[in-house]
Amino acid sequence: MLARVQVGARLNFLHIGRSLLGLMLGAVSLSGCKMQPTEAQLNGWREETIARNTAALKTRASQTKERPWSLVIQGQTSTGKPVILTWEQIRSLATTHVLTKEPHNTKDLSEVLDFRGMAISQLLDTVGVAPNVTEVTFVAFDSYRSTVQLADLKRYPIILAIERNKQPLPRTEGGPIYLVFPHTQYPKLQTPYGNSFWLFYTTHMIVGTEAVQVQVGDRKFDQATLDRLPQTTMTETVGYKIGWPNSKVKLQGVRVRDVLAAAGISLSGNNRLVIQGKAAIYQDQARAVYLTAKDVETCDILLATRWGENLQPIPARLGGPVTLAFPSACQKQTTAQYWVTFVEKLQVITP
Ligand SMILES: Nc1nc2c(c(=O)[nH]1)N[C@H]1C(S)=C(S)[C@@H](COP(=O)(O)O)O[C@H]1N2
Ligand SMILES: [Mo]
Repeated sequence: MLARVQVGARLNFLHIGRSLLGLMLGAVSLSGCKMQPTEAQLNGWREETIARNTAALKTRASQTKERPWSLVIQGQTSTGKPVILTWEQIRSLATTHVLTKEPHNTKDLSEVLDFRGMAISQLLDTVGVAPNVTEVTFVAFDSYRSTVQLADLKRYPIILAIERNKQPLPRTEGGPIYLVFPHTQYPKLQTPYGNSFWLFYTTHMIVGTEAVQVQVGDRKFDQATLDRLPQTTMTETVGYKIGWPNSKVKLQGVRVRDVLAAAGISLSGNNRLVIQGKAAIYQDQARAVYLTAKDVETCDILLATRWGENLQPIPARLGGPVTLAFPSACQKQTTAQYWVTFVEKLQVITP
């Protein structure tokens, strides 16, 4: 059975593996039985996905009303290859009910609501978790993120909900996919996972942290390739929010200028360099983060991959493995002073 890739928020995510409908359903009904697709199957599916995405992009303009949602599962899974669940698959996997109060309930905080969604423990069983992974990070359409301990996801029915009291979750209330914690049944989850962890409009589930991979033009850079370029450090108050220290933080990486040169790209005239983060919001033309030739020439804007005194890799919990960083010396000069997390792609456009 061929699953369709939805014309959705992440059309531009061309490197996503095909969804594994059979695998997902199999794992749910057989519980615990881990079937794995072969490498050849995965490659075939990815190619199909790319072809379909390309076709879908063409019809996107006419599809402005409905926005079918999908969920990308990626990071340190058994295969390390991203899996995309279509809305149809999500609906059929959403069989777990959680009866709980909701910290965002604007009417009555004591009201117990019936949420229906996908049990994250089941999703994890299906995709597999690499050894040493301790946390899972969820990313939303608006680039907000929420990180949950793996042990808690395995132990408690924490779900990606699509319905509340039998009604689909409206976009204005965190839908269509909303991260819900069983606060009422397990009150001890209330402290570690308060309000701010209930992620609205979830689009990605990242197991552990992804490997460094940035596409620049038609080149791909991994950590080893980036490490061959001149390394720069800066110590700044970061603009990423969520989980970063408020005090100045050391970041290390390569200058955008040097990465462009390594990719054989020269930014000139009114060309713009679009910085594509994982969140769908960056694909909205009006909200895209871009740099001009002048920004890149006059400012040591960094693609950071390490942080802190020990220059550790940047974990998904902090929006890593690759983030965009601005030295304070030139923050005001740059067109876009947005500290992008989960940087995946730098792309030149001519407006
Ligand atoms: N996708 C997304 N989810 C999110 C947020 C957000 O900005 N985007 N804010 C979080 C924070 S900090 C809080 S306090 C609550 C805000 O919920 P409220 O708007 O109902 O007060 O949602 C959480 N989930
Ligand atoms: Mo908040």
